[in-house]
Amino acid sequence: MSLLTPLSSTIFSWEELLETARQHTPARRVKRPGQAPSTAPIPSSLHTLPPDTKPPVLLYRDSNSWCPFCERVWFALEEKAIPFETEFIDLSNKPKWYTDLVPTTLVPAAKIEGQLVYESKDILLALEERFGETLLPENSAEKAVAKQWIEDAETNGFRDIAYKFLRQPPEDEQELTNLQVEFTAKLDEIEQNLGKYPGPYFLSTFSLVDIMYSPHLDRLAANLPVYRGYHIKGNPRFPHINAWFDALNQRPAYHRVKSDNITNNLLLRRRFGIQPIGHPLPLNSADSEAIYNRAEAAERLSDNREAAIGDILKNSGVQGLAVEGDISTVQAAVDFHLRLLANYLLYGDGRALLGGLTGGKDSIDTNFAAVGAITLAYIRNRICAPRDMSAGAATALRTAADQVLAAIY
Ligand SMILES: N[C@@H](CCC(=O)N[C@@H](CS)C(=O)NCC(=O)O)C(=O)O
Repeated sequence: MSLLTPLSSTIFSWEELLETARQHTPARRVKRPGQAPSTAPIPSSLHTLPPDTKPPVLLYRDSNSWCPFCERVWFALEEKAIPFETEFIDLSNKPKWYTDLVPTTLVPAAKIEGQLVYESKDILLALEERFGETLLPENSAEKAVAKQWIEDAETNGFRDIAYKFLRQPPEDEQELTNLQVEFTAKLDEIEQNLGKYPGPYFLSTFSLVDIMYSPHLDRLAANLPVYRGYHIKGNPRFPHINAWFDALNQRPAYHRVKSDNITNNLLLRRRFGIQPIGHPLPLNSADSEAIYNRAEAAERLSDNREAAIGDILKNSGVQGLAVEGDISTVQAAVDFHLRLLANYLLYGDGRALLGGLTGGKDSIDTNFAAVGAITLAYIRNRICAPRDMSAGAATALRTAADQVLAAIY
């Protein structure tokens, strides 16, 4: 089922929307009023801790949840069901206590039962040592290969070549071609390694080797088609890599920690100024239609509406539409369109709602519609997965925003 039925021509209150959304998704976050990020995920195993017990792991990670190295550690913590707490570090303004604490000053770092560990690979290995080797093969020969491949993932130059290729200005066509050839050779090595053991993973079971590669390969698979016209997913040269992505996609922990394609693509342009040469990848329709994703997006929007509205008023440019400095009408229109979006996510009937509430397209209040258009376009690109919601929910929200936006004028 993709939508709740029956289709409704009522627009529900925020409280009603929140209640309905929560009936259809177990996803919850904690609110962090006035802080960045404004919400934080709740580790799936936190409920297993006895009351008033501190989690055994404290993870220091980036406040935007973009860092692929932090994703490795989060992925392992979720796979191993280790309860943990998170301290977010603003990488653009790292606190002195953090740079004093961690010699590299980088994220991630972790305190494992009070002991500081840094460097993602070392944190992963320390978690295995302390919490059971569930992400290493039992067979000792295979374990030795695992250890070697974990080291290789750091030293084989794959990441360096990949990001050189991604950042190479396209004007120098010869250099771009060379880098593409070099990068393809690195992917060929990964493809071959994935074929060495039975099953879709690097080794015969899911392991730290998969975790070492997944955040980077995931980002590259999203970025390269748009920024370099180079496809990993769907490329017949890499059948094992594609089967590996499919297998990762079956893992609930991966869905909690991964980003969505749009987050990955916008990040490259905004943070690194790299210009896309192709169109954005299409939004995944299966993710957009799944009711649990739509419900999670509606839940996030309803529960965190104050922060969302505050952000839109401050940063989207919508204030320019205030008549004689009266922001209250603009605020009400922002609120309304976000509520419409949440309603649409749950009930799928944005068009009818808009028509009904504005008296049809002929009598549209253009100022109200303009605020709505800005609100929806802004929130569509502003949300960031997994910082604000899961990748699946973010995809559902972006699709819904496009659809409601298409009905405005
Ligand atoms: N080798 C490190 C790399 C960590 C890393 O590069 N972290 C970046 C974020 S993705 C960082 O902390 N950047 C902040 C800075 O460079 O000051 C690891 O595996 O943990």
